[in-house]
Amino acid sequence: MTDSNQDTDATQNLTDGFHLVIDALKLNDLNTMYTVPGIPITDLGRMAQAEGMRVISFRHEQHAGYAAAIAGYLTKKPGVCVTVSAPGFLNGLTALAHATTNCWPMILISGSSEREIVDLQQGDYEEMDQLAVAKTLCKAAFRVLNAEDIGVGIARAYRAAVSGRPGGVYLDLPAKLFAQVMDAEEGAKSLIKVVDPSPAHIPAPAAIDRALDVLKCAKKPLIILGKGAAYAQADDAVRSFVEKSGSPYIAMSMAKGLLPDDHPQYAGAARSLVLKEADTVMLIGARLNWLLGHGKGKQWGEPGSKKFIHIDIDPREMDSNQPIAAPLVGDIESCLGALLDGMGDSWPTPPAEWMAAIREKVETNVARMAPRLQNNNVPMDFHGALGALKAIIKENPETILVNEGANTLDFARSIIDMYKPRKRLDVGTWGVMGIGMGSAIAAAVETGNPVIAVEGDSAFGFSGMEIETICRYQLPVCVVVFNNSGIYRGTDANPTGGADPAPTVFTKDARYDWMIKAFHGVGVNATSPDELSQAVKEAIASGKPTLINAVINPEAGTESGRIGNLNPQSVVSKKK
Ligand code: ADP
Ligand code: TZD
Ligand code: MG
Repeated sequence: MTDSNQDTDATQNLTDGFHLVIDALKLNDLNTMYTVPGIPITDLGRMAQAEGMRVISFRHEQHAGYAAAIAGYLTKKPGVCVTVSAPGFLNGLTALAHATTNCWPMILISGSSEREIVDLQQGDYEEMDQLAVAKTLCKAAFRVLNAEDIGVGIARAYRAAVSGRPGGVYLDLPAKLFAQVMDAEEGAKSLIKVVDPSPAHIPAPAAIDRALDVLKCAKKPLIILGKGAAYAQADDAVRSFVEKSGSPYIAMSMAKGLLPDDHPQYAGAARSLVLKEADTVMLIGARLNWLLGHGKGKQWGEPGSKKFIHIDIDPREMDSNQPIAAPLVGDIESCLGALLDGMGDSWPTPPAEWMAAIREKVETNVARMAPRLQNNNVPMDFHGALGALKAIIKENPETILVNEGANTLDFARSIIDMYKPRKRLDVGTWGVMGIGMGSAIAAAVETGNPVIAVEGDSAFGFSGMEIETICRYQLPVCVVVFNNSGIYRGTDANPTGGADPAPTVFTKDARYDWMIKAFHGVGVNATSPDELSQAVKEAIASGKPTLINAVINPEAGTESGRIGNLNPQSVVSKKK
């Protein structure tokens, strides 16, 4: 290794840190970079594009990061986000923590200032000890100081991101590294193509037998599919296992569509009944976290009335919230394959009474909902607007649905059926607002499929500027803003009677569709379900970047959507 300012033999073939980073990524089929340019990584983006990488340049690092996180979820390879130092790094860090929380592989690469200045706190440009900050918020963090270690750095980051329980990895690359020069041949030899980055985790035979024993004794079994099962891309094994077991199942939000939501065993519309009544619950790539009420409380029926079987790649997940009678540690494909083998040809179907009770509940609930979804009210309510979108997803099952908001999220999740795996992308484990445009961009870039982003007006605001990115790259994304003029509702008033609006209320009669016109996209104002339906159909047919301002009745929503119970209550006053 030599410094760039040292004399070098003009006949020698040289490479440098910039090219080694790009070559190491490409060698490992990491061909897309989500980024915001600036010192010291501006040339990295330029050179990456010149070397044939897809470089998607955002308006804010958080959305580049959310794009990388969802790219990791969709592809089982780490999504790569590249940022500048301190503030750019911090903007990307939210997404890295989000990826880690959701168990998705991602690598955040940030340029950093010079170590000798940062460590003496002498006030460098964008000074920050980024490695120390990142460490507590991701699965692993590395720094590379020498060009000949870039190959190792990328290989370690890749393996750490995808092996075992996937997560986010931080890679710190100080500015000086990019300009370091070394012999090109030596450089090429220093790179590592990782072999089998995410090795199979084969479950123990005794654990398989135990799980089958528990399942066989179930009178009222229930399977819960989580987004870990969707991530695993073991779609055939999941389907075969669910069908062979004959058990009813429900799907967590992002696992919807792993089997089609109109599958006869799907109990989504009888969720309350199955959670309460089941005697045996099998979790497949789903955690018993807040999204499942920690496996306890009224919705789970009598305390201690259930036995749990839990498939997860992380042994530490077992017993995290409830005692697990049959822990099954391994990757989903290996576990389900072994279970299927062990079930033989004559696995007993669950008692007919259990299945009939669920079927009846599903049919009653679906029939009760149907007329509400047909309404053509003006202004629209959530049911009328989502009824229109439900029909469009049914006709276009390859479409990827991005979804965030409160009411806009909760209603869409239960109303819109999904038919294919990994087609629903949403706020994930944290319930974070702001994933919308980053997720939509990555979904379009990684799959080429049409994308519909159904966004609360507040949720959209977190990443709204990225519609320029969508227009610039001409992505087939249709954003539908559910404009109810506020957070949850648009009707709150300032209790003092003062001029400031209430904190949950936004500009009345706002026209989000005008925003996209500034970037030559298609903007439509839709006041009825019919208008909404027509505009979305046109967007899908044309593939043109589109933003539809869907005018929703400001009175239609409820506080915090379906999770209002999580709000702390003041004992002093709660003004209605
Ligand atoms: P949901 O929010 O849909 O309930 P979670 O994110 O809570 O899903 O759970 C996903 C789980 O899946 C995590 O505990 C993670 O360790 C696990 N997981 C991820 N990939 C695999 C895999 N290939 N095999 C087994 N478990 C996996
Ligand atoms: N900030 C972040 C990063 N994540 C959050 N979840 C919130 C704030 C709090 N929050 C919610 O949990 S939902 C929501 C916020 C601000 C917006 C709800 O309003 P909306 O949806 O317009 O998106 P509806 O349809 O009006 O309910
Ligand atoms: Mg709203």
